[in-house]
Amino acid sequence: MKIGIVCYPTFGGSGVVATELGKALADRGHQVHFVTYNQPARLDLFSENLFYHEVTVSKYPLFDFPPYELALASRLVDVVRFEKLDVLHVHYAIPHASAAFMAKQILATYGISIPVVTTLHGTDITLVGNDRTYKPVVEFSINKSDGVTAVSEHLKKDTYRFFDIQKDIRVITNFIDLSRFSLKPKDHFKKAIAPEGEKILVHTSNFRRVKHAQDVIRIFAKVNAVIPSKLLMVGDGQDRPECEQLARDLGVSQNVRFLGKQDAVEEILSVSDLFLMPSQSESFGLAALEAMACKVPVVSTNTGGLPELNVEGVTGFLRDVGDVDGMAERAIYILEDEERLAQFKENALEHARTFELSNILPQYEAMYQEVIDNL
Ligand code: GMT
Repeated sequence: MKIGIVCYPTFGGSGVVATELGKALADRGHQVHFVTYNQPARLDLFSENLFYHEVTVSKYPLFDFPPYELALASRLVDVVRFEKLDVLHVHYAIPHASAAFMAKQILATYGISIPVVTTLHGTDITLVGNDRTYKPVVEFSINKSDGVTAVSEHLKKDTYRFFDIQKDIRVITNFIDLSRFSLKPKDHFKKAIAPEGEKILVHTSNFRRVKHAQDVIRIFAKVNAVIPSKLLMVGDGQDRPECEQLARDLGVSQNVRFLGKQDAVEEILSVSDLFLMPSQSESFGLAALEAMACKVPVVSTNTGGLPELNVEGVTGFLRDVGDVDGMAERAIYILEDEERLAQFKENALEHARTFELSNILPQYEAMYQEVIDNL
């Protein structure tokens, strides 16, 4: 198949899923065309089946808000026509689903029909999409998509709850490539971070408000008071300065390292003992799955789709949003006993295997085939 993928090219989860999916589809022999405003963070164009088409938005002095959605729709028309694509798969409803709808209408005037699959990732439904500013457009473009997928059962329910949706939404979860995300021998790195054999806790995110990254620092301060430990904070974003200040205020800054954005996250996860995800909202929690694949158990909140990934008492523990004491207590419980920690690590990997790429990829391929056949 010739597949067009539209996504945000940043380190965010939806961009990562879209990029990894495109790469895997290319490996399977499909031709994959990424259409976005920057080359996606994890996209290496070493495959003959991968293509990247940049969307450029002209900046006229007249425009306070350059119209990206129109530029994207025009680029999609161009790419579908000239690359003869079979299907468009847009990740994150805003503004990708409506741009694809517009492109589809324009393409019809050239006698070209193309089906559109929209994948809902989370905040496009729970936060941004649900805002009155966008709601009618999001609702309309989901209903006009030929296929709709959501990354968890919880997100599917939220979508039906927040919007008037007449379409069937199919759950296709996030996935993990275990050939990349697996425990790597990085003992020298572990020794450098934790020279006295301290336990290593880790958090990776984009530090947006919704991640509650300050709670990571608060949880760590409680763990650190009981267990010799270090904390690695991976990623960058809005809340990082507050986290740095909080670590100083709580007197733990000498045990916390802010590593910024990292490409080889799997290497950092490989030296880690526990992953913290105290998010306010999380449709799936891809970062936690990446940790589990590297044998790192997870202490998280019980929000959104997290209970579909993190299994209470098996791969880690889940507590209410904001329950810093509860999450710290469970983190200590896992870390204080070597045998128990080893068991949680095994369980984390075992459960991550159920989300292996090879189980999920055929579900997307089947979806593409269905929308093409039903057009
Ligand atoms: O969580 C983020 O800040 C990034 C966000 C995105 O849209 O890129 O991630 C969402 O999509 C991921 C991939 O499907 C999910 O694993 C994340 O749980 C989801 N984030 C939220 O729902 C907050």
